[in-house]
Amino acid sequence: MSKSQVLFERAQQHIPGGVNSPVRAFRSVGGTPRFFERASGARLWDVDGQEYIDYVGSWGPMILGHAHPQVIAAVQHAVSRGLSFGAPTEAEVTLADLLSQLIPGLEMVRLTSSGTEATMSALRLARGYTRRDYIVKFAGCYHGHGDSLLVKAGSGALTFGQPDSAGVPSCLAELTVVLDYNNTQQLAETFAKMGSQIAAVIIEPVVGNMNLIVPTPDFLNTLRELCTQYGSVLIFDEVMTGFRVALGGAQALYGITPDLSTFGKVIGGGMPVGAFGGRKDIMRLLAPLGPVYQAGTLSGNPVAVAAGLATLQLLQVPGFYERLGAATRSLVEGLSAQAQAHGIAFSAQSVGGMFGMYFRAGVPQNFDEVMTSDQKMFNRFFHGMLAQGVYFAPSAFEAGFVSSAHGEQEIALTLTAANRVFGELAG
Ligand code: KE4
Repeated sequence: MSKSQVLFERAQQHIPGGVNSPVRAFRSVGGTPRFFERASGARLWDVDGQEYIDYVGSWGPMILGHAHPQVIAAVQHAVSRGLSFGAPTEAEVTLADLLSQLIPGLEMVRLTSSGTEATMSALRLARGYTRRDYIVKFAGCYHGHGDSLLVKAGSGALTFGQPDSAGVPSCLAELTVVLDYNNTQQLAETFAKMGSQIAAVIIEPVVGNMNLIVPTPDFLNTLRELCTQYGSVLIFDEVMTGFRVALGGAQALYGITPDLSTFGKVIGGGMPVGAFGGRKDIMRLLAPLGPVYQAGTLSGNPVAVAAGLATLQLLQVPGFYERLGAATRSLVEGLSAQAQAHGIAFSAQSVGGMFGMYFRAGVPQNFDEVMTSDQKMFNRFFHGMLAQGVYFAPSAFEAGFVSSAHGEQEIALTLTAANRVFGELAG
């Protein structure tokens, strides 16, 4: 047995499923999750000493690659001065100032310790601001595990949501309307029917949780117009896209300013940092200023903030996103060319430093189309690449991530491995 197998068996004694987050358990792809013991740059090493080129990047945060020397130094400096005070520090003020500078719509911002806290807090704030109860989300979008967001579409004409997890009360799920991503007509019809009751719409402006899905040009613009027309709060969930698809996030890429935005992942540089913020007139309702309560023992933690600040400083280097985008494009173009050469039904696309690959001809535009991908082929591809020392997300329905540490050598090694695996799949 490998050390990962031994550890996985041991882990399942006291940790549900042996993991602290479900997607890590390899349930979607089968097999034993790899237990890692160290990482550097674009590479990971598991407990059996196997080296991998990493395209998960801790699900997005490691945009500079692992263990970047300047981030490590910033964390070491912060750690030497104490781990947590539960009181204000200058560093979190500097981070708030920097986020507001880099994201123009972010007039005010509150730090949390995860993306889930950020999205659930933004929804509570939007409900408090509008005094309305209904929210809208889109099938296939994931916004963390807040109760109001673990909701699936109602059946048939029933637009009110149903729980998508045990433990979510139906009476709460019914307040979440679930629509189809990129369905502009359905969105307009829903607002015409109940727009004055909608507190907020929360959306991944580029989706990374049903694999990668990009918005059609009119979809986000129509959404912005309808939220403005009906006084609903537009929330861009940029936990994944923030500082990943562009320095100013998807809102900069598409030129649309939401009313509130949520962040996570990259802004912590691998440490636990989330954030939500936006219009000052909305944020002013937050405690201790206003009646909407929100809090967190480790919110703005000085060590986590130090990692985030060091990361955000390095992202502002001229040409950073041009290089990151070029490396990601070269990966997806190479994969597509090789799959085609082997006659495999495959497509891929990228936005900035995130990418999607689909075992279907043509990139999907919504949840239903994503579901037509050949999941069995993906699982065979995933394990074939893992055996070749390339670590993709262990699910056909997740996006992948490239870092600035992925150079020509890493991309070339990945494409050489992929050529071999596509050959096996075609064989
Ligand atoms: P966290 O609570 O995991 O920090 O953030 C939740 C969240 C919110 N919004 C978006 C758009 C997200 O992608 C996420 C979390 N993303 C997943 C990856 N699909 C995290 C991985 C995991 O759940 O272990």
